Amino acid sequence: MTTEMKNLEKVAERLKRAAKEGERVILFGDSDLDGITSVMMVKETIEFLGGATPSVYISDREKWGYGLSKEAVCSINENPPALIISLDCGISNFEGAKEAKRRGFELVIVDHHKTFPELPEASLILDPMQEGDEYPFKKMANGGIVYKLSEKMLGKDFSKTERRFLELATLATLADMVPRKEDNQRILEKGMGFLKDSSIFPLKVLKEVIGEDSFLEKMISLLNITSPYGNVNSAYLLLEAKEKSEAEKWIEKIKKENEERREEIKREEEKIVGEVSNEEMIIFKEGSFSAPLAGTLASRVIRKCKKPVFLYTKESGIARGSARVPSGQDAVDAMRHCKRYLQTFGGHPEAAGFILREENVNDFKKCLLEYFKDQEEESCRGEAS
Ligand SMILES: [Mn+2]
Repeated sequence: MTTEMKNLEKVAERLKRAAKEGERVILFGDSDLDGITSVMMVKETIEFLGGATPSVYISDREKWGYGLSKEAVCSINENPPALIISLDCGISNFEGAKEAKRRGFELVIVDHHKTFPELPEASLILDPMQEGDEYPFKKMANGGIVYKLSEKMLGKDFSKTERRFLELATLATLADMVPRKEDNQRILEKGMGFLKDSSIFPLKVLKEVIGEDSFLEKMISLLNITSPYGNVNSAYLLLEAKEKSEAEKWIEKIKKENEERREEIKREEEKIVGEVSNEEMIIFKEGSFSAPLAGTLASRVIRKCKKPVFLYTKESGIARGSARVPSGQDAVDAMRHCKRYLQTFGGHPEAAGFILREENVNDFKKCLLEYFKDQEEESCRGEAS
């Protein structure tokens, strides 16, 4: 028998029971394409099994911070008992998990981000990065994991939805830029072909608007960061649109948002890169950009400057930011080293996020400088021996 992800079977059984017994389910997804497509697949799987339509919440990073934060759980406008499923987030949301429990919700976490030595309080956790997970491939997008979860839940009936889910999992895999091998390769091999003539109606409409040329790249850059709208966001509303006119309305909104964001990113990138001096070991800066752009900006700055980048914005005494480090270094490890200054942090070794109180910003920076200085010395010793 081949090894399965830890808790894949248990989570599948739990969600099937929720569907069959008509339990109230709340899906909470991260705001990028990986989170959105994960939500769509779980929602459709539960509906297929006869469950009640789950409520959907998409993370609003500006308002609630990263993932299923305490603020996010407080904003869930539902009464317990209900089952919250966090998708593409949750594994680093210790306070959010506590708050869910306090309010009387059951929490199941489905995530692919790096885990910490302790895990948040949840009834079940599906994350191939967790201890004791023997599944050999650890680099699936969350959408890839949910694809497998749905397959497990639906059994033979999975064939009815396989094509659509392959397309959704492909969007997640491309948007999260995970390595194109193993499970990811298998998803992409079929999904890329299907996406050329997509079965997802709003994507057909989008193709008419933006054209065939580099459609996938353009679509992902349009839909991966969009603005919050009610409990969800505009990319989710587009992908769920049933009518052509509705899809067109969201496409127009998203295009306009995107244009404004591109201009802001260009302006801010030039400003940050222009201020970097050669002596600085890390780039650690407060920005004047809007908070959700920190990640995109950090990714662009590191491409030019090739050293650890920490960008943040401040609001009501709280600093929120994004970190990117050159390959071979580990932003999550760096923040773990400095966690006494942080409220929350999480993500992948090369790309992570953090939240801290404004008064701790200077100490956090000092701590990071020490950490990266030690790293450098270690790597020098490594080269000499
Ligand atoms: Mn993801």
